Amino acid sequence: MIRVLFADKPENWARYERPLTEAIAATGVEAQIVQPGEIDPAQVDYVVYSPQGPVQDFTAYTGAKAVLNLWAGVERVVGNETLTQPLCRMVDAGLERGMVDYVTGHVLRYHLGIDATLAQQDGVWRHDGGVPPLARDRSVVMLGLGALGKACAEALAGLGFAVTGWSRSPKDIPGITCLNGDDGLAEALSKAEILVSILPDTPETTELLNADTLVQMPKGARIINPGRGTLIDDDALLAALDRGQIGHATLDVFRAEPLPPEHPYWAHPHVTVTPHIAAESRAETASEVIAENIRRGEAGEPFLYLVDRSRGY
Ligand code: NDP
Ligand code: OXD
Repeated sequence: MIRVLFADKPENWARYERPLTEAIAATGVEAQIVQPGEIDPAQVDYVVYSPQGPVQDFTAYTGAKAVLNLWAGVERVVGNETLTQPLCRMVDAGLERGMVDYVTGHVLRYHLGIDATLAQQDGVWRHDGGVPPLARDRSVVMLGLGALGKACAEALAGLGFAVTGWSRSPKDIPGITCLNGDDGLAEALSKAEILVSILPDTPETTELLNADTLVQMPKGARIINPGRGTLIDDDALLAALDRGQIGHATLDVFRAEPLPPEHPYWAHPHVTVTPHIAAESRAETASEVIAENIRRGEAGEPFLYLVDRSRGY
């Protein structure tokens, strides 16, 4: 019998209790799921972790075989010096589907000019405003082609958009123009009518969107950022929005969350703030991923979605 510590926020246990118990049982591994404080930490075999949970010091978990993150992002744990165990991140079908819905929804909103339409219900028939271009004539750029970025890029290409993606390593994804490296970034930015950023928070991605890079985008470009708040130099973005270099930004993630009420983003006429709701791990599907990694750990097989701690994601 192994011991699995559920170390997410206590209020999330109600959502995970049944799916996690059933998913682990379905693997054939006999496990007791415990809450923090219930047993000696040294007896824990796996820590189901969340950056919002009560366990952030792993020193006492001397017998743990892995720390299994319920989140895709690992920036709050990857540099944790008490962590000596393998760290796995979440790649979950529910999380992916949620991100695809969020990104395609906001890209279509920009593409079709839905905000302007909603603001113009005033009895004036503005047919001279023109019809939106076809999706194939709209260039959308995806920064990050990982589990989430690739799924979103493919969904947008499936809707007919001209999609370019940018990642650290070279990729070959049918229907997507794939770029990498500094030259690739410059090329991607230059054609980004709508730019979506689903990059992880690492030292290399910090303030990737800054005064120098924002100015490389087409005038009036739109930005959607459900990656991490650190990807953007906020002052540079606000300045670019004020002078019309960037036409609008939809931001889901911020350096400080909750975004403080006095932050200029809230009141800016060309910013939409969403409260880190682009996507969330879903208990049913995320439990299957956790259970599969526990099965692998017990069978001596390699873990899925191992984080490369030197890369930071
Ligand atoms: P992955 O690790 O699967 O993908 C990350 C992508 O970013 C990869 O394509 C990687 O390139 C690329 N990348 C990383 N560093 C660089 C760099 N320096 N230059 C260029 N490309 C880079 O992550 P996911 O797709 O699963 O998740 C991405 C992020 O989305 C998470 O880290 C998290 O921050 C955020 N997120 C936000 C949510 C929300 O609700 N707002 C929900 C879930 C996640 P390569 O392929 O070459 O390795
Ligand atoms: C995640 C997130 O990383 O919700 O999973 O942002």
